[in-house]
Order: sequence, then structure tokens, then C-alpha cells
Amino acid sequence: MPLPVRTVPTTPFEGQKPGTSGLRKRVVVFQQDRYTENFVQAIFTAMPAPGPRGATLVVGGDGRYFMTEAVQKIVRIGAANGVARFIIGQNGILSTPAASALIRSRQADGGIILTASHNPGGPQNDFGIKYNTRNGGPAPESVTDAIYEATCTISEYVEADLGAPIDLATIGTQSFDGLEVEVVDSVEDYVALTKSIFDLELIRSFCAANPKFTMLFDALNGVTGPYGRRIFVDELGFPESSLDQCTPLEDFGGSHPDPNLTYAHKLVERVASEKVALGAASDGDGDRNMVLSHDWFVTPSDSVALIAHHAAACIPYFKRNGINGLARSMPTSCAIDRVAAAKGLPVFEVPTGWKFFGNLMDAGRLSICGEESFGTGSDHIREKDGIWAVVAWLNIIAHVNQTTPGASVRSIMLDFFKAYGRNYFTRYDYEEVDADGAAKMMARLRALAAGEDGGLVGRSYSGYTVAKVDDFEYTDPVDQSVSSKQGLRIIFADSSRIIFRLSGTGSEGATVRIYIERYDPMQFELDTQAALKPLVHAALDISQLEAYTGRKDPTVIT
Ligand code: VG1
Ligand code: CO
Repeated sequence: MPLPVRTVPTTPFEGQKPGTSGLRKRVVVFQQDRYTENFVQAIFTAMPAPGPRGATLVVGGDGRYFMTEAVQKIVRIGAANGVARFIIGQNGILSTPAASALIRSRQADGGIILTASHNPGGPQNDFGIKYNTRNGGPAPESVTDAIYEATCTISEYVEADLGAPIDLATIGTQSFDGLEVEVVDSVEDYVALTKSIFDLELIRSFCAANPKFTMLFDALNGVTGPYGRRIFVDELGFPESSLDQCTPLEDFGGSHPDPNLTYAHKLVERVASEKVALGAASDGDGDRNMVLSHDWFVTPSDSVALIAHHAAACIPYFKRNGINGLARSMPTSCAIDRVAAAKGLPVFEVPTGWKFFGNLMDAGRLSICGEESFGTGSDHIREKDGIWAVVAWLNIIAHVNQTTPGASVRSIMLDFFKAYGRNYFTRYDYEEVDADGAAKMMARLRALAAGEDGGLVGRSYSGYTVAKVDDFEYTDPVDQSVSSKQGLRIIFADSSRIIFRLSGTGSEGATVRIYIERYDPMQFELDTQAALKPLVHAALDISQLEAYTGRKDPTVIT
């Protein structure tokens, strides 16, 4: 007998437009009657051909508050829309990279990931829903636009009656008429993939020979705790004391699960006081990473460039497959461009958001890429991958130590700068400012870019002369789709850059991001903030940020 299906009349909710990475709102917004159901139905309505009928979908998330409720709703609505099989992480848990890996390894038709990533969780904070397509990556804009359109016209949703909630705790398959729900170990496939990519044996023998090489991994109470334990402790043999905050909590312990110097301050302090050789953190859903040591902080832009520089020599995955190309998001520093030039590789500059890398990877044109927002990854999956980046660093450190005993995070970075020069980079975030003021500020910058009021080109600020101004527009080289208004770029005569963007992941008001970069071929150990101070001044002067937003100081500097 087919599962009984109920049709529920509904009306659209405003604002169900997916942002940079899915729909993110306060939990209380998702808890409104029919709000989550509407959005989930819209995903099924807009799912690319052949649609949900007979499909296999992966479902999981970062363990935050409201996640398991959402999983149950997705199964009921998906079943009524004809989904044949759900593959769900145990207790609903899957890190974002693990979900991407599972979609690919099980050749699923896509997946739904439940996370608001680095945004705080808990009843008063954020929840999020993101749809990934069959390549394992975030849906492209054509699909997220179709989902949004479906949310604007929805008049009913359907849900199947499964009798009782799905048992998410027990590994195994639960069968219903026309539907199978398979609950899988959350980490197994991901660990197997990690083992196939890196030279774990090299890392183990390096660590055994160098007991003073200490590591500290902080999952910030997010989803990567169990992944970190399996890889760093069980596989690589680091002591349990190398893990901190590695039990996933539904409110992330009340903290902000964003790996940067501000929010991961506990790690930063412990790494300094305990003289840790490699400190690392990742965000709520496990796709971001931060790497540092007691005597060096690696910026994400430098991290991806460094990995790209060393990968082909020591990481088995790239030894086997070669490196097809490199890429970064537009605001990310140009350090990786220098590596590409030196190695004769193509380099792509895409808008902010991991979804823009997917087409290039699927077309075999891109192997390693990153974003300044602590995102690093490769074509092993179609999401950025926090643990991947940390293991890549371990692999590189172990490799470099074979020829240069004693090489550290700091010495490896300084050697890199000697070869390429240094791109100093910082980002100022002004979180939750008045949306109107922020929009007006951006509109004025666009007008200046278009040449109004005499424009900016040729003018000098703090001794830097403006050479070019534009609003970044990207034409995807694979499918020719165009994404415009992706950030206001001011490029100076010496190649320094200031970029203004509004965030697409916040859940309240607007967040202004200012990205600042300057290349220095000679000096590698300047204080970053001091090195960039004149450009920060220029940015505030050009944008009149304080007048438009009423904010004097940024909320976060990274
Ligand atoms: C931010 C970052 C962007 C990243 C996105 C999702 O977007 O700038 O680089 O891809 O978050 O990351 P925005 O629009 O707020 O600047 V995650 O770890 O939140 O999925
Ligand atoms: Co994330």
C-alpha cells in the first residue's frame, strides 16, 4: 500500500531567497507554522530534471538546534514528492564536506544540508537549509533562483505519513512502501576519502620522530569533533589532549563557531601559551579552517597558495591526478595567482561563494582553490573542506621536514614569501548594520565607479593612486552564465586593492565587508594592520562608511 499523502494548503513567506550559501534565518523564523515546509517543498518543486521522483538524496547537518526536526520534515515532504531513498548521517549529523563526499561516493542525485555554518546556533540564533546538486556542490544560481521563485508562488505542499518519526540513531535501512531511509555512520566515508588523498604514513612517521611537534585542533563545539578525533587521534596517533571542544553541541556552547582570530580566541591563546606547533580550528559545519602556530598566523589566502605550491610534490591525490588549475574568490588575495604563474597553471577569479568553483572542477579545469573567508579545498569534493586543509598542512610539514629538518609553519611560510613576495591582506566586517544605510553606501560607490562626481580613477588616497574601479562581474567559462554586482573593486596603480561587498549569509540587517590587500616583494614580517593602515584609511574615506552606517569600528577584523 503506498504511503498516505496529505496535501496542505499554504501561502508564500517573504524573503525565502537563498543567499551566498543557502537560506539562513533565525530559528524562530524557521519554526513558524509552514515556513520550513514551504522552503523544503520549493526545493523539491525546483529540483533540476528529472526532479525528485525516484531520487536518492543525502541529508544531514551540523547538529545545531532544530536540525533533527528539519530532517524529519524533509523525509516526510520528500517521500510525498516521490524521493525513493534518503541517506542520512547518524543522528542527522554530517559535516558539509562529508555530505558532499557522500553525495559523490553514493552517486546520489543531490542532498540537503542543514546548517547556518559559522553563524551561532541555539533557539535564539540561526538555522539554515542548503540544497546541493548531484556533483556534491551547492546549487548554482539558476537552481537557487528557481527555488526562490517556487517559494513566491507556493500554494500547497505534500507530506507523507510515515506513522512515526524516522529512527535517526540506529545505523541501517528502514523500509517503507516506495521509500528507503538509510542511516549511515557520519564519518566513515569521509575518513576513507581522507586516507586516499593524503600520505598519512609520512605524517605518522614524522610525528613519531618529532615528539615535540604538538598539535591542537579546536572544533569550536561544531560538527568536526568526531571527524577530528577519528583522523587526528585514531589515524595519526596524536594524543586525545590534541583535541579541544570536539563534542558537537546544538548551541556550539553559546559561542560563535567561526574560526578566526576573534571568535577562536581560546585556541589562539592556548596555541600561544602552550607553544603549539600547529593549531587549527574549523567552523560549525566543518567547511572552514584556520591554521596557525605559536609564532605565526597563516591567512587563508596564504594557506591556499602555500598548499597549491607544495601539493604536487607530496600529496598523493595530486601526485596521481596532477593539478589542472587554481582558483580563488575575487576578494581573496592574489598570492595564489603568483603560484599559478610560476607553475604555468591557469588561475580563475570567481565571485564569493563556493558554488562558483563547481563547474570548473566538473570540467576538469580546477584542482585547488580557496576563499579569504577561511575556506580551502580541492576537487576531491565540491565543498570547501576544513579538515582537508589541516591534513594538507600536516602532509606538507612532514614532507618539508624530510629535506629541511625543523621546518615549522613559520619557516615554511617565510620560504614561500622569499619565492613569491607577500600579499598582505585583511578584512574588516561591520556586522548587522542598518540595511538601508549599507545599501545607500554601496549605491554611491557604484555611482562613483560609473564615473559620477568625477569618478575615482586618477585620484590619490593616502599616497595610492586609483587605476581602475569596477563592480565585479563574472562569466562562467563553462556554462557562460553571468553573475553581476559581485563586489566593488578599487585597484590602485601598484596593484593594491580595496573591495567592498555586502554579505549574503547574515540573518539580520546587513554586514559590510571591506577587503584590503597590498603586495610587498621585500618585507615579509611587517605587522599586517600596520602594513595596511593607509589603505584602510583610504577605504573609510572613499566609502564614507561611518556616515552611512553610524559605525566607527568593525565588529571583526581578520
Ligand atoms: C561568506 C564568505 C564566503 C563563504 C560564505 C559561506 O559569505 O564571505 O566566502 O563562501 O560565507 O561560508 P558572505 O556572503 O557572508 O560574505 V560558510 O562556511 O558560512 O558556508
Ligand atoms: Co561553514
